Amino acid sequence: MSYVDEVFDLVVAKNPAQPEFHQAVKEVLESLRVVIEANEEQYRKDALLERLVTPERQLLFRVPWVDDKGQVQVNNGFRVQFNSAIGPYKGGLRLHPSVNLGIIKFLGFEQIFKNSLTGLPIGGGKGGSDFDPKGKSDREVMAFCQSFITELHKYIGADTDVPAGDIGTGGREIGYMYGQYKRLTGLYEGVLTGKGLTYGGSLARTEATGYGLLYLTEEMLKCNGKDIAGKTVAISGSGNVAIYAAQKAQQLGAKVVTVSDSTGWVYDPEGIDVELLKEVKEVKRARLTEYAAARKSAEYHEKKNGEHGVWTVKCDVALPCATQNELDLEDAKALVANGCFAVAEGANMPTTMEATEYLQKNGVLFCPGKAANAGGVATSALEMSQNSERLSWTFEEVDSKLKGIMVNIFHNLDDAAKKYGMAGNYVAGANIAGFLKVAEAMTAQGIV
Ligand code: NDP
Ligand code: 2IT
Repeated sequence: MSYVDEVFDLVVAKNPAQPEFHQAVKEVLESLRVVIEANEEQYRKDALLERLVTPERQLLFRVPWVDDKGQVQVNNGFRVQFNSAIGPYKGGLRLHPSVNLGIIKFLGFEQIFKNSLTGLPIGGGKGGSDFDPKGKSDREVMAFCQSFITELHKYIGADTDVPAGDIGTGGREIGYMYGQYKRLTGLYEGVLTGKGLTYGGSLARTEATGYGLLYLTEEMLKCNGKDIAGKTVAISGSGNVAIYAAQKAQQLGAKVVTVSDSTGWVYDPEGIDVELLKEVKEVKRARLTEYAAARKSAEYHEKKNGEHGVWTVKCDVALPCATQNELDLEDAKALVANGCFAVAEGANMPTTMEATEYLQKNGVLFCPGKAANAGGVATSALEMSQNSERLSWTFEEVDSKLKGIMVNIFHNLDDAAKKYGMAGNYVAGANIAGFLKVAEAMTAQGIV
């Protein structure tokens, strides 16, 4: 049996009931087959792949907090410190009721390669909790965040592990966590990114993932003889990534006609009103029904079981920006049938493997999340740099660095795909380019 297949079987056997982690590992290992086969003897002897798929450290902890009725609630807390070969662990904290260890491991594993692709010195990690911030008062969110950090603060630090936002964790949560970290440790340091601008945050971090997604998409289209201007774009999600992806798409001359949340989706043929969307989602923390109620041109559709409405709309470019496995084979077929020619993942692993293969086979340009959404973590690394030098850069400075990083990422994966005989396969290109740097660093550092 080939080394790749052996290691994949081992991952399934050793990590039962973690389907998302298996899926992420499978996609990466499949892409690496040609690289691994060329170095099989050395990698096998060093157990390089076994070490790559095994987190350096996994923290699981209890998070007790008191709700507004005086009732004690208990959540599970997670931090997976996956790989520190190229820098301190770096990756977000997801707060969502679906969070479990397998989901955090899939995200942490993806983060290793994504962070490597940014070209910046950051290792891979991820964390979170099954806490649901929806419907909670500010005081309840603060109580949860303080309890979460009271345990996690022992294991993180500006030079060891630097968490950030992800689903359910935005500026409010990062603020409460930062305050509690500072109180417990007495340190005013860049231990978290996505901070507010008055206490060490970076300009353009809020916008970075969505903007970066469009910078990369623009470059991918350009290199394939196409232009984003004038195109119709379907976006899923209506959170941090989706909002700023929509904003930048419109700045680049495209028309964004959809957004969604976990209960429904909006079709707005006149183009999404981003200011209204921000008001509904960022300020009121309300449902998309409020967007539709305030906008004549918008149709609201309730999400029925198993349906992912936005992908049935005619579009040129699709940007899934909500969550994992939200774009399946049926959706891919609908996109292709409607003439969609490019998909770039704003979310982490939003496209199933079958859907990815179908899109690629049908000539759709497909850029995986670990490259397309790397602008968020890249700008987090720029926030770390600013914190280290105790300076703040202008919006334009950060934004232009972000753009440079995204253009560079696209060319790195394009080149890697060509070099290994898979021109145009950006999934393989991203996995190979991300892996090679980490593998070289791991090898240089010996058996650790
Ligand atoms: P937010 O919490 O700001 O928004 C998430 C959006 O996705 C919401 O509209 C939410 O709807 C929807 N959503 C979440 N879970 C589900 C679900 N299970 N089913 C359907 N819809 C869902 O998160 P972000 O925008 O930050 O994150 C979106 C994706 O982008 C995630 O995959 C994340 O890992 C990834 N990402 C985020 C980065 C960042 O910097 N924030 C960086 C790189 C990747 P509702 O409000 O109804 O829950
Ligand atoms: O998935 C991701 O890259 C993020 N949620 C952002 C991580 C970060 O450290 O900014």
